[in-house]
Amino acid sequence: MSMARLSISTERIRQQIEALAAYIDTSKPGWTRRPFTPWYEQGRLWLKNQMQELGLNVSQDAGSNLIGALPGSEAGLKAIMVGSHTDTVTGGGRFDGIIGVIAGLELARVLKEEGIVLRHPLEIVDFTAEEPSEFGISTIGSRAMVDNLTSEMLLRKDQSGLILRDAIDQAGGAAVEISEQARRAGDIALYLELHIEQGPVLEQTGNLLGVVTGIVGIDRFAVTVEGAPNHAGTTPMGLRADALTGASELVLALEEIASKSYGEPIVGTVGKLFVEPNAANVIPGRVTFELEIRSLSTAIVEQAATELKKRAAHIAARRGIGIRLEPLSRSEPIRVSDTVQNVIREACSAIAPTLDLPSGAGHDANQLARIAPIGMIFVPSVGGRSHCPEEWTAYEQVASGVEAIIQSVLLFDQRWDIQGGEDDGYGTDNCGQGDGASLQGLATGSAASDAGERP
Ligand code: HGY
Ligand code: MN
Ligand code: MN
Repeated sequence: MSMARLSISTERIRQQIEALAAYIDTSKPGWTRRPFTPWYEQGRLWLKNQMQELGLNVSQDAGSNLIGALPGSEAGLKAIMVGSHTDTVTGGGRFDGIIGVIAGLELARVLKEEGIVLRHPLEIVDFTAEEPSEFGISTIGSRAMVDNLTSEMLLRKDQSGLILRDAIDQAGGAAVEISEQARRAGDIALYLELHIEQGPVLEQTGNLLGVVTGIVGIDRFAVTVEGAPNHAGTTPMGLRADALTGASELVLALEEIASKSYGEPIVGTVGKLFVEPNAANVIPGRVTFELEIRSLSTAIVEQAATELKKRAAHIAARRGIGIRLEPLSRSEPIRVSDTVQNVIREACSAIAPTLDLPSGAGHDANQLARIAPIGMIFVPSVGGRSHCPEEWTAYEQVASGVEAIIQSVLLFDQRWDIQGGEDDGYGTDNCGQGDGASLQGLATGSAASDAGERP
């Protein structure tokens, strides 16, 4: 049965993206809307109004995630969730996260305009603070939703002394209720996210839609390098305990370690670094920075981290400095289940040239995968650029991605019962036996008939 195409308004998508892009901190480069800032709250107010105009029941959960919900027509079915994030990195672009939330609005609009009521409840979510925050943690809202924010994390402070727990409350959440309100395995039938690829593969292969096969895991560390501040003019080179040259050697060691081949791709980055006292004529006494290692394999991330810690010890001993690596956060790598990939691929292939590919970026889907089957759809990034003002995707291509995720939701909803199961202990590969319980009968199109396809 061929899929009836949907007419998605590219012009409306352009207007929505540009409307949200107006709420930015103009003192920063690019389209900067950091979480827990006035610009972020203004953008969320705009989003709340959009959700209300579309007839969604709007609320914020304990983690301060903004949720627009619609009831389903059949009792007993768990919600299909579509979401992403509207916060950006500093100096970011207009598409990362944003198109996933706007796709949710478009889905609600199509349902309203076509008079469609899904069998499953629907939740459109703007997850709070997906990007690495001033608290040293990313995916804050989606971590909270799946009870993966530890009490230690909630007590972390940003540079102003604000405690994360209080930032969540000020953003409309209720941090003390996070665990109680958290969603558990089986509470959500399926989580789907539309996102820009943030890499060059779709563009270089001439594809317009990506079926995400897996998402990297990310280990982040806070590194402190302690040297001895001293006079830059009177201290001979051989008598220095320079924290910055020591830190620099460790940063280059990370680059060297991450440039080796391990069987799976791996990347290592230091993007945030502070020098103290940060004066031209003082030998740096302390350097603090955040370091991240990513791969589709946890074992490879751990192997690289172990090697880096050894190198840190050698650098510290040779230079007479102190080097401390403290774990900041971990997100597990995810493999998307074949069941989910097949349905998404069926929807995408009917719309535009489609390619299977993994995600080198982390997403809120990494957290939702702890309790539910997840799927993601990518649209191309021009030049593979993202996390910069040059981030761009043609609005027509965003519209194709919006149609693809809407068609995917319709396929999942129409074809099979998706009922929440007991705590299925969703593994990080999202292919655990949980699929059997929560995607009951949801099989590939071809196998559907003997798996109890609905009439
Ligand atoms: O950093 C990431 O991978 C994502 O863009 N937050
Ligand atoms: Mn990002
Ligand atoms: Mn993102």
